[in-house]
Amino acid sequence: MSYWNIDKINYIGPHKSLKSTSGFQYYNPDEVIGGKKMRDWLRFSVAYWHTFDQRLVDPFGDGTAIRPYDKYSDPMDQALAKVDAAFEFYDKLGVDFFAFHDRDLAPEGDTLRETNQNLDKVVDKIVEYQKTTGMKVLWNTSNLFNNPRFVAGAATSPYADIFAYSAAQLKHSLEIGKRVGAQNYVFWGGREGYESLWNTDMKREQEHAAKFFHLAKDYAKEIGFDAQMLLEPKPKEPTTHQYDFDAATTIAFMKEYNLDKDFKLNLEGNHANLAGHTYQHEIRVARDAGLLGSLDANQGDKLIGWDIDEYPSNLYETVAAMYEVVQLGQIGPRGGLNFDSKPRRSSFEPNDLFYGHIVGMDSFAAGLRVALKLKEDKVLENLVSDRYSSYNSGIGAQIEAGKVNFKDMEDYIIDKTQAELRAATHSDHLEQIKDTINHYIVETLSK
Ligand code: XLS
Ligand code: NI
Ligand code: NI
Repeated sequence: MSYWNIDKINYIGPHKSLKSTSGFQYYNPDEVIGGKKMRDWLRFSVAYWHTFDQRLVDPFGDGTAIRPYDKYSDPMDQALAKVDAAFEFYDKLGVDFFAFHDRDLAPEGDTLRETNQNLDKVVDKIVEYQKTTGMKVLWNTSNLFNNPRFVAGAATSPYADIFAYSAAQLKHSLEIGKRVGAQNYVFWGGREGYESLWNTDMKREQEHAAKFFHLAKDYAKEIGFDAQMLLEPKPKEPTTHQYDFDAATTIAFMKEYNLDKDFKLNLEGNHANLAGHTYQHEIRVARDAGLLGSLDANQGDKLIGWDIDEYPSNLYETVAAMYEVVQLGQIGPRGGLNFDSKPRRSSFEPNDLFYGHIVGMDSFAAGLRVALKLKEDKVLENLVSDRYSSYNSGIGAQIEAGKVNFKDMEDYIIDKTQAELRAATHSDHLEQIKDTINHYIVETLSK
């Protein structure tokens, strides 16, 4: 039985058609570029929640999604059918990875015991499929934000029973991660933040969160689940203020609580924008700290203020993100590009899920091609190293080597004239840089 009325998506190459087709024009999975196969650079992953569960609701309207497995009255029957649909989807799209929350897979029961039983049944089926298809799990995670019990957070809830419940739920989620061989384990602090400081003990909540992460990492070790642990920053939404605000804030938290040896970051495009940053900025911060773990691929819309998780289509942004990746040589030790993306509410037909992934995958594949070309020609490297070259000798080298103090620098600079100091600076020619990048995008992609 087939769920998706579409042929397998293949690489057709550029220029076959200017109109979008059901094929990739830039993503050629087995083509080796920059020393690696494209599939190994990009490690694309389908997000179970947005792809198979998302009903395309928005704050003003019910779901519009039409899904081919919407014909079961029993939620467990539907959950099991969804697994068939999911694996057919992965195969037709040609991805190697998927990612999921525990609650994406199966409905909750009345107790955690019942909930776990439902979940295990679905995971049994997933494990069977993995054996025949070789599909890998980029990461799994636990949904500790949907149910009303998490109204005031999970690990940062002021209610101890909720902390305990979260720990027990997470325990099982780690066990499942081990069963499916998840390469990473993600913690996105869904409601780990606050609505108001008037009733919040922020320090105590953050200590609880750190304790929770330590317990999780210890339990993973205990059961031999060796996934890379990842924290996913987001500044707000659903809570007014989220503790893992952005990469820099989360890194400070990781260092404060001694988590930076065991955890890295999972960074998302739309979250970067909500924090007032570009995606590239967030990736650079993590890269510089040696803490880039994995990427959630999506984009925001400047005109809409919330996390709309659009499929990436902005080539300028994918070039910038992939530029960071190419400089590092990989996304992360076990990182990939997980499409934490969904169609717009008005794109409600089943095949829109394919079209969304096609534009997302091709946008990142294009970004990779352009970024590699920029690197090969050393366009930006030369520019950056020239810009800082005054530190390579003379006073600059002495500053970097810690050989001069304020007094020495006063002696050195005190009689230099306005004109001499002005001559020490140079125009950045930023407009030329942007023009150059535009040429690289157009030229690389039209080859
Ligand atoms: C929500 C987050 C979420 C995480 C996984 O904004 O991006 O989807 O990636 O819980
Ligand atoms: Ni998100
Ligand atoms: Ni995400």
